[in-house]
Amino acid sequence: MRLFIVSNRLPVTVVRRDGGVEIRESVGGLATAMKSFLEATDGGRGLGFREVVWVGWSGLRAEVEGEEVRARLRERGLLPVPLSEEDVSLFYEGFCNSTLWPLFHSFTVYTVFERRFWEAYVRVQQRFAEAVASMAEPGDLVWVHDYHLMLLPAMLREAVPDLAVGFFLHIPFPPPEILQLMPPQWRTSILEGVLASDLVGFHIHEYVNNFLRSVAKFLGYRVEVGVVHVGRRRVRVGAFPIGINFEMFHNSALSPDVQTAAEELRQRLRGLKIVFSIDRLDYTKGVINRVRAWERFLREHPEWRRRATFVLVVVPSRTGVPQYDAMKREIEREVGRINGELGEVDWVPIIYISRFIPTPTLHALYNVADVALITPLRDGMNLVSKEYVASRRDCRGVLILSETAGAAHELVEALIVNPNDESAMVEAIARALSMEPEEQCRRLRAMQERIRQNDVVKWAVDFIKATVEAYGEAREAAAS
Ligand code: GDG
Repeated sequence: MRLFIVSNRLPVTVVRRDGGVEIRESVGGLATAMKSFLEATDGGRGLGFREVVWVGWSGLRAEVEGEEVRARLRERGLLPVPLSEEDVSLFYEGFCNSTLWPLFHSFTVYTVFERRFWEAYVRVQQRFAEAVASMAEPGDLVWVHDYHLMLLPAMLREAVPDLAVGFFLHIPFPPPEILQLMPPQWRTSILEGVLASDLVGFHIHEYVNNFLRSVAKFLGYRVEVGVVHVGRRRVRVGAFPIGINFEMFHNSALSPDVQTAAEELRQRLRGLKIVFSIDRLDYTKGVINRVRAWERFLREHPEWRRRATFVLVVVPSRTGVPQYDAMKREIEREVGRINGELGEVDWVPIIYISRFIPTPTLHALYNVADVALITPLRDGMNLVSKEYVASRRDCRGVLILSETAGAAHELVEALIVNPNDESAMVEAIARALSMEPEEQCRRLRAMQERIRQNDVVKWAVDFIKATVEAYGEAREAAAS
């Protein structure tokens, strides 16, 4: 059988340059996760797949993509789904990022309900279904990823008989009280869309429960622990917390590139304790709350001024969307104000970097940061927190983590805070900066063991095996 991985974006970035085309591997979370999985399973063959095909958007507008690019992608096992300028605006920026993203993160006031967005959401997924159907055969396994494609499992059932389908959501699934804000026809289609899968996966039990409660409330289906009864069909629903490539991060301190970058950082920031965070620019990541907590910490604990600095990396994302541009300006205003009010000629309170940083630099920062301040307002999982912990081969460093990140369910030895509780954040920073090395190590070791055991390969293999199992059960039930 073949394995189809379907996600909004293909794991590459296509760049047009000097009349030619360059196809670069992207370093996004899902692309990296799947790469580790494919390496560990000999391109899926270790699990019995004869071929792996990735279906998704190349990132280029259909108007400029061209047959040459499509052919080159197909050579690499990538099946492109073309999106036009209008699709990008109504489907991607519209329903995906202005409706589902804010609503599912419980940012209800940012949520836009717009019929044209919904229509594009349906239309674009039909195109994804056609692309998969052009290659898939009965018995193949299709793994559908994320909120961009919640109608796809149902469309695939219509298009190709007898596929094994697994759906995984990378962001939170909200409680039914939040989902109820969405027009009934849309939320019904979304729930039914996902339920056409053999297996539906989320990061943590809380999202599983939210989903099951929504299914019971809005569709009236009978739900049990981990199962939804859709007529005679049984759909499995479970928690599959995504992991990272533990060994890669744990060995990063041994790489000469990373060592050089870390040494340089230490030299430049000589003597200063380093507090660090990195996020994509997004309101869910709580950057402003964090910056204000850092300011308050420095005001309430002046003894730490000139002894610690905050390296704040915010990677541009969704540029051109007014809300994101406004947020960027607000962060810049606050950082500028704080540095102006508290900074000295030879010390800045916040070192602010607003661009994508090369991987060796990121690894070096993980390796030198005394404290990682990872305080999203809401986050499906949060991989950065796991990457920081895994990187600390020296068994030093303290993780401060929001209770509202999925990762907090596993990383219980972190200093857990509520990101809206500024004084709790201030206390946690003070505690982290003064924590004894033995306590740092004890906490890190416990978390490292868990991250090592539950790495990204295990996540993918567990999910695929559970899909195959659920598919087998469904076939048996249908035959009986
Ligand atoms: C979604 C969910 C869930 C970031 N900046 C740079 C860089 N990164 C890498 C990090 C990490 C990844 O990107 C970000 O992953 P997160 O999990 O933190 O956040 P989202 O992008 O929002 O991901 C999230 C995830 O899906 C997986 O299911 O955990 O909750 O929102 O790997 O290292 N890498 C480099 N330079 C950067 O500037 N090299």
